[in-house]
Amino acid sequence: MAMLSFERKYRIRGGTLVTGDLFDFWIGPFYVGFFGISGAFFTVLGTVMILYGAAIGPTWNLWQISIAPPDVSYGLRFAPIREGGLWQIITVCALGSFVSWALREVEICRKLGMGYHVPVAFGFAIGAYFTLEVVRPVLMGAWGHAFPYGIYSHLDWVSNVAYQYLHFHYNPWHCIAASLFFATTLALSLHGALVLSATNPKRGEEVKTPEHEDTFFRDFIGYSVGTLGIHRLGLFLALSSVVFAGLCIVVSGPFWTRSWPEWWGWWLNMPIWR
Ligand code: UQ2
Repeated sequence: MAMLSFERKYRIRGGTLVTGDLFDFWIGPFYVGFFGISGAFFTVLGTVMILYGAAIGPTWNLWQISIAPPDVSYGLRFAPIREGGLWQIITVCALGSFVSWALREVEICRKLGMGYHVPVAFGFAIGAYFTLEVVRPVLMGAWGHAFPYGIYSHLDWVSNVAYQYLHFHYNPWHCIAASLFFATTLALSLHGALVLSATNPKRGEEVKTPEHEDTFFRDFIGYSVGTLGIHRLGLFLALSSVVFAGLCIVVSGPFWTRSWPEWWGWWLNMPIWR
């Protein structure tokens, strides 16, 4: 563990957001902090609720276990435990757990004097979950529009919602999200391949420098985005993909209720065609 000497310098009190130095300690290699405690609390409570939901449900088949939100007739009210109330408690636990995890990352960043890029990036993922399970159902007036917690059931939800709009691939924000997702995989595969090609030589050969990496792309396409730039680009592409994925589902229902192919009527109805 060569990192230990380095870590010792940073394993000191301070940088916490709340409760001062009350929970400012480590358990083995793991930093605890207030958000370690709150995260463990929500994770354990949420997991117990999921197990309880499975226990009162009709199956122990892992693929078929599902904990559904309340029926749309409950609107945005609290539902009885067996009628979606469990789903509501689990959703609160999930958000409590995710936000605790992000804030624990923030405290570790502060201890190390690092930027907040990792918790900010994770925040985008939390935002996507929040959009699906809270923002869109609230805008549509019922928790019943949220997705259920189950392996097959959440896939069925995605399929059913997509078919409600006839052909979801015509949703322009979905197109942009998918394109950004593909661009992200392209950027990561280029980056992974380039770094390995330069730094993982055959036995007896020399490791190459970042100048070699720049030169490869300058020779190849006349442009190198740079060693820092590729990481900025990758993060930008990935986060943009998440933003457009959130947009594409939050517009479906609250702002557009017809089929997505119909949305393109504005193009077909342009006066230039007459
Ligand atoms: C690069 C560079 C890296 C890289 C990669 C590039 C030396 C080690 C992959 C090349 C990337 C370019 C030109 C951008 C491609 C654009 C999209 C949208 C995929 O120049 O600097 O650092 O890893």
